Amino acid sequence: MTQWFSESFNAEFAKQAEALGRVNLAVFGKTGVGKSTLVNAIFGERVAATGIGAPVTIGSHLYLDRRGTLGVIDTRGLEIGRDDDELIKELTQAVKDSRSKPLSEQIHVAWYCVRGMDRRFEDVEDRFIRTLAALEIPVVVVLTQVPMRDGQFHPDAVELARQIEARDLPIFGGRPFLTYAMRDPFSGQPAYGLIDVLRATFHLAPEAVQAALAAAQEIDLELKTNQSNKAIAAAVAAAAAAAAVPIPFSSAAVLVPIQLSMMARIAHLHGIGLEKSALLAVASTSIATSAGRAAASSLLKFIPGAGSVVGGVINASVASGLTLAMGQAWLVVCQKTFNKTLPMIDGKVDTAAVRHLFEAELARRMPGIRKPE
Ligand SMILES: Nc1nc2c(ncn2[C@@H]2O[C@H](COP(=O)(O)OP(=O)(O)O)[C@@H](O)[C@H]2O)c(=O)[nH]1
Ligand SMILES: [Mg+2]
Repeated sequence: MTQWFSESFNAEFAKQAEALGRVNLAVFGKTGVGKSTLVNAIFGERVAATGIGAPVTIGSHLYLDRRGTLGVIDTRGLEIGRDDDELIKELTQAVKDSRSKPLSEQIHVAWYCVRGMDRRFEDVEDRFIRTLAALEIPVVVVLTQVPMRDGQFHPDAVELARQIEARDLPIFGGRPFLTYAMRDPFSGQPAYGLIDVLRATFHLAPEAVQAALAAAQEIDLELKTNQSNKAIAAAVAAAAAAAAVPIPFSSAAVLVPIQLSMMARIAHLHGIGLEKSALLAVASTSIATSAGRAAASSLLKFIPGAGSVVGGVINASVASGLTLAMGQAWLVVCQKTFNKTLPMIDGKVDTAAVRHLFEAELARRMPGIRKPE
């Protein structure tokens, strides 16, 4: 890989990690209801490369566990129904302290979890949820471990949901979400309901951290695609602006940072780490086969036939058209990486096949570009 490329890509990758920030989710509910199982089912157990380490204490019993674009706040050693006053006091203090901090340090959404088969929802839980709402933390109530058969929820959980709904709590949708987070190998009960909880959370999260949430979760490709399309649209607009005064194809270097940051952001959104992203970017744009500083002038040079399509001059419409096609082709590469459907050889990415895929996707969108053999 040429030096300039790895340096530029590293820099854009770090910038995009910073730009995505972090969504912070607080997870409450009694011990053993299935909070950790739910978090892991939606976000995976993958610990991202950034910000790992021991959880940070944000109150003597409140912990922030950072996993890249996700922060999970949870309580240890305090139990709802036993230490409510202490818990409410600590939480209130933590929220007040966070008000003077940047958005990425605040609690954005809370899940309150109740085991669906517990048959009771206590007044202390009611009070705790109202406290969260009073602190302006939006709340999603989740009933966990709810068995389902032939499209019917277990009647006990339905009854519990009805009781909770009757309390008129300040919660998303006014009612709990019924879920089963992890397939039970004995009964064969499959997981369900997770995407609905995720989408509610996405809806409640401040817009500035929605991309972080889309990146952190591992169950909804559509959320990643939507955010990727936003990144592509932004890059397309930036490319058009950069080429408002037409530039010669040979000096299209101004487009490089725009396209690299677009590619880095889409990679982050799909949870692809730096090393793999760089490998895929090199394979896709054929940079590996060329050498020297000339590469810095344009990524497009490495795409066979691109020069002839643009006729030597890049104007706004060519710049935006090429950036759009590159973004969409790269999105396909990232989606396949996420889905684990990328061509592999002996457990390693088949870089020749990746290049072929990228070029074919590009050619579909820019018919003038030479199709790969
Ligand atoms: N099969 C299955 N087991 C679950 C589910 N949710 C929780 N459990 C089990 O219930 C136990 C407690 O879950 P955990 O997530 O640790 O609860 P927490 O204390 O609320 O974090 C664990 O043994 C989990 O494996 C689920 O959706 N399906
Ligand atoms: Mg736990």
